Amino acid sequence: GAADSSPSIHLNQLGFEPADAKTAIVQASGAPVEWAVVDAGGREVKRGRGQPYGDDPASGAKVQRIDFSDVRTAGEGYRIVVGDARSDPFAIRSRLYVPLAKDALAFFYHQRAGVPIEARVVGATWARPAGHPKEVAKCFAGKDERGIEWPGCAYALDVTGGWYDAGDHGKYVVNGGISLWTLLNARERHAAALAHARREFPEAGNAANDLLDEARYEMEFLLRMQIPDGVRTRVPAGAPRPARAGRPAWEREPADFAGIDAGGMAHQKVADRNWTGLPMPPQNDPEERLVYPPTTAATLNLAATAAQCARVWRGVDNAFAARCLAAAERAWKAAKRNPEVYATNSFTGSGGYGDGDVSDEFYWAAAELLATTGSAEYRDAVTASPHFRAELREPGWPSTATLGTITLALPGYVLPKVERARLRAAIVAAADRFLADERGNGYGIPYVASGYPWGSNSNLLNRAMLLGLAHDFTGEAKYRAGVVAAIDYVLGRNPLGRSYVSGYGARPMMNPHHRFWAHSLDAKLPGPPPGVLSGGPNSTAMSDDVARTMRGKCAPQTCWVDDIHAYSMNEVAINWNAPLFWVAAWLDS
Ligand code: 9MR
Repeated sequence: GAADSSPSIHLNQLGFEPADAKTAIVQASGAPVEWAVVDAGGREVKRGRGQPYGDDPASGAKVQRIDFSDVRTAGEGYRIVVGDARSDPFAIRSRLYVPLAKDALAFFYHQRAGVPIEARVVGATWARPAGHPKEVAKCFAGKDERGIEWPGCAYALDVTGGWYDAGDHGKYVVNGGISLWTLLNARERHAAALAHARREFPEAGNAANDLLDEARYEMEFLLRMQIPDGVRTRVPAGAPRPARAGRPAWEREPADFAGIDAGGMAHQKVADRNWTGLPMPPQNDPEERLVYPPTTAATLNLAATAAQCARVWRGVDNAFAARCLAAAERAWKAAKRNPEVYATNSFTGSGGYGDGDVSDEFYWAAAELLATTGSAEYRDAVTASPHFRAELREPGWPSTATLGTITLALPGYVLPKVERARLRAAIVAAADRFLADERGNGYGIPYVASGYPWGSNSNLLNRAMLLGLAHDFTGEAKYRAGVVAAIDYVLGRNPLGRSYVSGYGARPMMNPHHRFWAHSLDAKLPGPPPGVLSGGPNSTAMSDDVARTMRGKCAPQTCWVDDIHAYSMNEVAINWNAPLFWVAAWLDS
């Protein structure tokens, strides 16, 4: 209750591993506060003084830092005490992140389309019938939101399966790509990732571990999104248009259509013709399902992940690996033939994932194909790309170059040692910049932005991934401390004092924007299962009705509310849970 713990002391509500950095933040102005750490019996185990940060624009508060890293004795029910205020209880425990890694991966099973979600796997609360069990979809044909007529195509594709993207029922190749890559990268980095955390998945008992089973479910879907050979289709033509106020950089007028040889390209998405309301369990979706035009970005997402698939399944299932490699090479050729086919946002039942710069997707796909095949064509494409030498930023769905660099920096692949060392140094340099950002905000997280973007929690966790890799490469403790700072924030060390992960911590997110986990709208439906990440504070694109009322009134880290209607702040998504999984698995490895 409120009297029992004060929301003004903020820390990771799950706790800390014994040897890790331990930080709490207290909102307090003036002189350094006196703090104490007490154990479950109320005994003081450590005391000290806060380190004032001063004004913090990110949180809008005056804060002080509490560092109790040298409290290392395992135990439950510790608290921080400052005057009359007490923090939420927390644990000091080894193997702290195992359940989180396991649940963060289970999210993807929950999001599966095309198969029932089984009670024996997830429990009766979250079981549901299959959504969209047989999805043989025609192409969108007709007028888009702007009244522009799209030609459609002459075939229907069986695109059953894969993961629903988020709280909606769209399945997007662009966002599927980074999400799948992130799961598979966890495995490539550490072959045993999650081998210890088996669930009784439907595929249980096969040779692969659950991570591979789950990843394959999406890979098979992405392969289905590839256009058969010999197909011509019409897509918007013309050079990309420059960004202009009021118009996203990727948006262009598709008035002018050109016929292209689309064989090998991937459709951007399969989705509902019109947005559905909430709640809407997927099996009840009344909307027509359509595939939307192919894009260069989707095609390169397919090329990249299918090339990665060919490596990962080599020796596990060689036939599947060969199928992936053939699809990847076909996609690469198709993208080279059609390098400027961009997505448009102008359809009425799904998100856009439109991206006006696909140079990074070209680099990423070439890097994955190079790592898999060693071929000169891909080596040339990699080394000629400006992304090969550019400063790295945290990856995101429209910004995938870093994924290619990470792959080329892993051991075993084809670059000369000096080149690999240079890429590793670039990753470490990015990690150093993220650590420097900790000084730029009161809560001490390795992320600074004047405005927090849609899905900001994923920006932070994708930075944590790079920090984790920097630790792998250097062994330096400061990088692990940076990963811990990021997970701390997500689990409660933030100015709202909320854990953004369902089921974890004293004040977890409970009402994500989701069409099935809609308990707040229909008591017969469940809330979210444990291990689901909210997108997090969004101070830049506050586009839902809840967020609109908060515009201009919240500091960036506080532009968030636990409301099912707040889709621009509190949705869940596969590309956000993927780095949560990566980071939780990394923390345990
Ligand atoms: O994550 C996406 C974010 O970067 C964009 O700014 C936003 C608006 O275009 O869309 C987000 O992606 C959503 C997608 O379009 C549809 N499914 C839900 C996704 C998460 O909100």
